[in-house]
Amino acid sequence: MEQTFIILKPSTIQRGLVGQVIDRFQKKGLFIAGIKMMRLDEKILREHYSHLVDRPFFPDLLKSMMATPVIVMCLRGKDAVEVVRSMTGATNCRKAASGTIRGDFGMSGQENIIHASDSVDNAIIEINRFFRPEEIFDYSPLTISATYSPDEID
Ligand code: IDP
Ligand code: MG
Repeated sequence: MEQTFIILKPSTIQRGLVGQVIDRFQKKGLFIAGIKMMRLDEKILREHYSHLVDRPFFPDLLKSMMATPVIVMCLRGKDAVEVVRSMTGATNCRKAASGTIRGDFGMSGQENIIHASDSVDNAIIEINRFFRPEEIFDYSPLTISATYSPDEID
């Protein structure tokens, strides 16, 4: 099944929202394939946010992403990348729709609760960037047959 990559950002750790954000993914039916706490450094952030290094807010973004350790996750599910992006909402929390994670939990464009991979290709790159292969677990939860119809499980 498809996998996607999530970062619970430092503001989420600081504000005590970790449990509530993870709860949403679990209630939706996504399975946790990998999860750990880590500190991000400038090197990994320059790779991860390479599309933004020339933007004026990049130094602030770096500082913000290194303010505390983060929690990184690999979530597994059918169409996981698209499902999680739609649960995440628009980049700016003030513009994100109510019902989305950013729309419900944030007020900022930068301090916007989570990162979520934006394509299947990027999800693969990001999972490999932040996890070692042995940190991603292949298992079949008992709830899988209640979560999907047989033809949806590959
Ligand atoms: P995304 O997280 O919705 O995919 P990206 O454009 O990839 O959005 O930006 C990555 C992160 O950079 C955002 O989640 C946000 O934290 C930060 N960011 C993006 N645009 C701005 C901005 O205009 N001001 C401040 N921070 C920004
Ligand atoms: Mg992005």
